[in-house]
Amino acid sequence: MLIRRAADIRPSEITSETLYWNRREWIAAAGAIGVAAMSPTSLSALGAARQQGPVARGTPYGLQPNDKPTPWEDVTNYNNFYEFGTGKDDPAQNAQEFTTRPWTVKVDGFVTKPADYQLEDFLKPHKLEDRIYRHRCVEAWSMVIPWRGFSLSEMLKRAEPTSQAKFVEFTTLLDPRRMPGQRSSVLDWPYIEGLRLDEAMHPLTLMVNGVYGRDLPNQNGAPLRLHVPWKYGFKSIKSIVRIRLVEKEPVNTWKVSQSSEYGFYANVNPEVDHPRWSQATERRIGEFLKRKTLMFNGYADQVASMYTGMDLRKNY
Ligand SMILES: Nc1nc2c(c(=O)[nH]1)N[C@H]1C(S)=C(S)[C@@H](COP(=O)(O)O)O[C@H]1N2
Ligand SMILES: [Mo]
Repeated sequence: MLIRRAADIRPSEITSETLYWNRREWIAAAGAIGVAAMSPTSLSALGAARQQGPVARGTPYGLQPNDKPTPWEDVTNYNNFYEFGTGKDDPAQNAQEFTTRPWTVKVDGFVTKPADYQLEDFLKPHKLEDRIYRHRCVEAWSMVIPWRGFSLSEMLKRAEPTSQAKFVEFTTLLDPRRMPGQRSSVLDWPYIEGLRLDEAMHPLTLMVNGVYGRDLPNQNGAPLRLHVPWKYGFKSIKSIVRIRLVEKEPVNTWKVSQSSEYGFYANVNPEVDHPRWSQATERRIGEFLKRKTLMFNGYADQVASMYTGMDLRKNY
């Protein structure tokens, strides 16, 4: 593999696959019903029938030829969000009453422009994009998800990290009255995650406020969550209320809970097994046969250079 420094890769290269998905959808749809009959309406009707929900749209990032968006039904009913229960279908059930307005986001720590934002003001400067990303859970299942959001780097640049800022720490809302799972001690609340500053600044790191072109459903982390596509899903923290620039590596929740099983880096790595199961393969939700897990979840060309010189067995 040709490894280049992240700084040498222009964002335009990362989006060079633009329209790939649309074109492939078009070809598949045309094959099914005949090009003569094609109209935008028949195309979206076809998609809707197949997916039982909104049609995926967006720029594909790092997708493989056999990747297609995971149906809306699965994306919104098979969730990990322990604040609303530990079962996969608990969040869809238990998060319905969760209110996400008003919502404030604190940006603080080593920045020259700390602020407490109302959600709307936090989002306002940013142009939202639809991006289709692969998503790999540490539990060896995966999905392909059309998120809506913007690069976290854009937001961080506005806050102006100082030279002391080396990591970014993210915190989920703590409110056991509104998040029933927090009444149990299954995890240390609030849920905390962290990234090294270069990881946080990487153009693929997405601040997410929507999925399938709609505002995030509560079970997917409304109103604001992260998605870091080359890392196991637990790094992609939901319902964020605080973004803090810090000097030391943040103490992330899953590492606190089981440090022998979940590290700080959590890069998708088929060569490093979880102590209780292999990470070499994964089950794509909605499929029967297992797939091979790809290094950095298929984003190695874009992100591997951030880890050169690191022992990825130690830094798991
Ligand atoms: N606050 C919070 N964020 C969280 C979790 C959680 O339990 N609480 N689960 C994580 C895990 S393990 C995964 S796989 C993803 C799941 O995101 P999804 O349900 O939108 O697919 O969210 C991550 N973010
Ligand atoms: Mo996960």
